[in-house]
Amino acid sequence: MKRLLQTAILAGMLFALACNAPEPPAPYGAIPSPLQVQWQKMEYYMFVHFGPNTFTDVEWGHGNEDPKVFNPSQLDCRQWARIAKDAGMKAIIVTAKHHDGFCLWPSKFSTHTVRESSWKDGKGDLLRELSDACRGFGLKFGIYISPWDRNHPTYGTDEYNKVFAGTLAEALAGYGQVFEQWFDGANGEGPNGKRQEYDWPAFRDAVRRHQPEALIFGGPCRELRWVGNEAGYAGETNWATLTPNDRIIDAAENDVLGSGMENGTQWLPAEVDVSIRPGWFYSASTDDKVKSLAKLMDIYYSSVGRNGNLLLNVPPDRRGLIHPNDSTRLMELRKALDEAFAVNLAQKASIKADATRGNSAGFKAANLIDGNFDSYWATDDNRRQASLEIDFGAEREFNRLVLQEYIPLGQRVKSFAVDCGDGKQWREIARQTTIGYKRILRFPTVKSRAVRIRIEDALACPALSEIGVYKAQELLSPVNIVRSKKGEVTIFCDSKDPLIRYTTDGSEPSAASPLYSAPVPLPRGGTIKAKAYVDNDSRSSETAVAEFGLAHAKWSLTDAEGRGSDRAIDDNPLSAYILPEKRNTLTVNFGEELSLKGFTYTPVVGSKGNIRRYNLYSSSDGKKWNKIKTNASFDNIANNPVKQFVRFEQPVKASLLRLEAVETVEAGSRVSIGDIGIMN
Ligand code: FUL
Repeated sequence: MKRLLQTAILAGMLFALACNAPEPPAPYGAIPSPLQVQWQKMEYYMFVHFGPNTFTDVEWGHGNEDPKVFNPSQLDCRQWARIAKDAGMKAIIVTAKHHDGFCLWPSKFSTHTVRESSWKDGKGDLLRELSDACRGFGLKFGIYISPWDRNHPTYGTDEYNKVFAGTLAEALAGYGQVFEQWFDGANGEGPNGKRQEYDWPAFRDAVRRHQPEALIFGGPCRELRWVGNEAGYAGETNWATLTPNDRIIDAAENDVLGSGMENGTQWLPAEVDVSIRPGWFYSASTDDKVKSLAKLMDIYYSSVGRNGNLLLNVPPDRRGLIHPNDSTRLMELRKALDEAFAVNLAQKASIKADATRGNSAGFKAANLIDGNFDSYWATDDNRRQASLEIDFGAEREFNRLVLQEYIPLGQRVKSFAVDCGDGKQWREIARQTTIGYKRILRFPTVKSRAVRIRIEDALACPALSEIGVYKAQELLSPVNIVRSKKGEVTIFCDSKDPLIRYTTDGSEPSAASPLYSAPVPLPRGGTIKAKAYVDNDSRSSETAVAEFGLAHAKWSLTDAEGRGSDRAIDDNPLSAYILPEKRNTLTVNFGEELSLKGFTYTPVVGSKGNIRRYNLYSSSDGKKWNKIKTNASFDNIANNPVKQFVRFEQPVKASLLRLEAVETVEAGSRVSIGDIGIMN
């Protein structure tokens, strides 16, 4: 009887407590759907560009390629999936159909598919193999389809919209669950020279009918937005909300895509797509240009660490396998991330807030360190500022702070600052704007007993899920290697005070290699490999490699007015030449006759004057000119302004090369040249 009474009293107390417990904060503004929250938690997944371009070594196939060129000799989608899984990725999105129109499945809507290829005598179905492999490895599966089609005969007519909706339905219905439908924004001319008005509502309906749970990326019916560049960077300020208008669909130069909009009317979180190599498709010429670990870490911090999901492209080679250079780098990245975020110092610390919603245990500060995204700390509705203190009990070293907002209630925090100290005296170490699903701050290692987060402004009372404090290993950035026009190689480093060691015989630098102290003469070309060393040679950077041909000592450059500048031929892409207004022609004089296998053009990052279309001429005497390229295009240069390599069909003997810009990325801009080089 006594026990019964006690139980009843306890139940009564709990009931009273429950009655007093404050309501959760009301959602603020546009909020994510449950599927968008689930998507955000994926954080990092693989993009795969694979198709005829892999075999023809171009970025944008014209659609008239012989489908027989598609013939991977050892295709193994399970290898891709295994690598993605081991890398810590959560899904794979594949280019089921790129701009060349080639379908990686035997589509009945096209005659340009795997069925017409040599692969497996036309009996193969890559979407089948990849979707099975993804399921086998517990990965989600996503489909990239380009509405732009340079092959389909109906492109540019109403009929094509029906064809495309059918193509989409076929791909989406046939291969199990799809988590994301990726529409590419590029929209050029089809095989008849016509452009197409897309029927987006019909495309959206096809997605909804066959994959009600798939999120749409791209186009006006999207639920996920492009981040506005293909370099791997979201804005420091990054709202998941945006108010779309006609201009803000996929305009590359639109910073709004990188930062979102405070109080935007739709929840449209940013996905950050970037390739591990300079181009989207595999090319043997980029085997040594796989992004460095330091670069990939920087991309991770600038995407996942800035409230975006990272879609990292890893293009399989002509065998149909991921090249070891890429997979090795992915495993290094996984290891570095695991090490950086292994120990959350906050979890063993005590945490307190200067304000807690209704002083209720349901919203207590300790929810921030319980490892559970769904429990959160919040303040009363009238608070827009609050501070949180984490006390480690003793001095600790740290250099990373992870913050997460409870986004089912919307994105709220506008600005915050971080201090370190002993609990009484504080020193500010960082200051930032938005948080969103995840924000990771990097700062130089500090040693202190406590850390304080001050939320200075918010759109509604703050609601935060998790806090992490970490000590990550500092990575040394790879060194930079540049050569002057005369042929002298300079090696330098962005990090502080390292020693640089280098080799010129192709071997890997070691602690025994010569120390760099003055420019190294390399007028006839060769290979330099170099590394930065610190802490008595116990820690080193990754190896940087630079290969040089003959130095440009004899080269000179003139524009149509006879003016010249070495900045476009100094072998240093960091020094650019911007042509005078209304000038569009440059002539490079090699000072001797050379046999050219091709030429290179390095655009200027961020410039609207990068060349998109050009003519190219050669001459041996400056009188008679041969046209080598007419109205040729540097594909995708607007979105991905990396060095362009153009191989000639046959070697060209010339002592002069003339480049004429026909079209710049933004019409009417002054033509920009980072560097012009040759392949010989
Ligand atoms: C771009 C395309 O044009 C590229 O080829 C690539 O597919 C990239 C992901 O999107 O806009």
